Amino acid sequence: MSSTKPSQNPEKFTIALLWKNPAFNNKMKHLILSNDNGSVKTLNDFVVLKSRSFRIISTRDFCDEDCPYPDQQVIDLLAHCYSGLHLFILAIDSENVQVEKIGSQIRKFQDIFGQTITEHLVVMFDKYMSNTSLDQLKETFNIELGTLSEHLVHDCMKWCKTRPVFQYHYRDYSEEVVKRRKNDLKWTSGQWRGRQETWGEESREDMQQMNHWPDSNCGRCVRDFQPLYGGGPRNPPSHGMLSFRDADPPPCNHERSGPHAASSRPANLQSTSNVRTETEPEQTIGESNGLRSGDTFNIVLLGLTGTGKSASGNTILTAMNPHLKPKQLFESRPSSIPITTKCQFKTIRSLYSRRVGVVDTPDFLNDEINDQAQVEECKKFCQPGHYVVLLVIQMGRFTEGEKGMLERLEMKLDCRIRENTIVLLTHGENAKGNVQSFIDERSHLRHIVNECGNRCHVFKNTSKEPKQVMELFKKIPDYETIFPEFTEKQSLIGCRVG
Ligand SMILES: Nc1nc2c(ncn2[C@@H]2O[C@H](COP(=O)(O)OP(=O)(O)OP(=O)(O)O)[C@@H](O)[C@H]2O)c(=O)[nH]1
Ligand SMILES: [Mg+2]
Repeated sequence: MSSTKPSQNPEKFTIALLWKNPAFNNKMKHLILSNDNGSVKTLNDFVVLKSRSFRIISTRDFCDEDCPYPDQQVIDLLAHCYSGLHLFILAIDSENVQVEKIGSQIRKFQDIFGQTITEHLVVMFDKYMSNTSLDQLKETFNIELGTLSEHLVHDCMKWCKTRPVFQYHYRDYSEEVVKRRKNDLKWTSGQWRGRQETWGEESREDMQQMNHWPDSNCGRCVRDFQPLYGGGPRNPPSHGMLSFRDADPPPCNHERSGPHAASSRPANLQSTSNVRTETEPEQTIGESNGLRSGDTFNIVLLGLTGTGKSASGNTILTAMNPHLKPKQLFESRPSSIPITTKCQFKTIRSLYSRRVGVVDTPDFLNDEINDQAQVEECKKFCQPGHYVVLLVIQMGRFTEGEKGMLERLEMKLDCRIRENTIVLLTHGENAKGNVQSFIDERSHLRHIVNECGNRCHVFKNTSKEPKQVMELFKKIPDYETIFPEFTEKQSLIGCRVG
């Protein structure tokens, strides 16, 4: 955003949408896109929705006390809106209409963006609200109040057309930092351009379903695409406001890096449509050949003791080859002491034209079995663009130990993994009702899932149903590049060795 330049794209209005409840965001997307076709792209904690008339930058409200890195969120928002911003919409769902709270939120916005922000602010409710306190609020701040309705596109158009581009005066966040972040995001989104969703009939149906969270697998996470911070012009910012990023562990980057790492594939990949899946005999780390050659895509299981890391590894291996003998699987059993104390690696030789490895690990956060050598071994399997982490958490047993687990694991590994992580909830057969509400009700779990780009999956390790594994594969960031022969119609059953 510039304090002098007008919008570079005046025919498209830019709107920043801030929400507490993701359902509001979904409704808004649905209403805008069903009336004004477009596309949706997810980038870190932001959803960028482009329709014929609007560019909507949607993110959770950073005034929310649960927002872990508000400064980073603000800078990212400014960066996303750098070409000019017309309107801020603060989404308030009907359960959270507390006028005082809304008032203090508006004051916080004024602190962050300056007093004049209110001229560009619409407080929007999910249903029609009218009471004297709201009228007072409107008067005090001279803001617009709105309601989500089928006239949303028309209303937004009216609000945008009657306002000049918002002038942000760089005070708390320098323009340099915002520009650098913009370039960073531009690079990242360029990398993922191919993954942008186009909004057709099918997507619209998906969105309707998304509002109801129909399946146990936070199903639409597959639509969230996160960058692998594997290299490229990431430009760690030097500005103090970005101290979190400055302090971030570096991305795992042992041998490969650079902007093409995520999609790089060796020329010697088998290109056979007759995909073979096979599990080699057990190999402990260090013995496996070809490991560091970069052609293996690794699924790395991390998590606390007893949560089901090994069992989940076995579910994946068995889905590929149901004939495996117990000794070809990871040891998994109920126990009061840790069972897995060393990293173990098993390969599925070729899956959708890609050699795949499953890496089981000990609980790296357990001080009793703390072995840095094992951590170092694990890191060798985390080459940018060649791995996904499954962060295993047992449903119904989210303990104190899991608080801050993602950050602690990143510290331990000395590398940033969240962009490559899917949260894997085990014991899915115990899931009563809606998994999304299970997550939403637990702020620490919600934080982890959010930080992992909302990628989340549920396993029932008691089930041999391979569909749960196929659905998991579809949530791997950039899975279509990693598994070029993976198609919707293909099932793992069809890929098994006969
Ligand atoms: N019912 C049910 N049991 C599960 C599930 N996942 C794991 N378990 C059981 O939980 C117990 C512990 O699972 P493991 O896979 O050994 O756990 P781990 O995380 O590898 O534990 P360590 O190796 O000690 O770190 C085993 O008895 C598993 O069979 C699940 O989805 N449902
Ligand atoms: Mg284990």
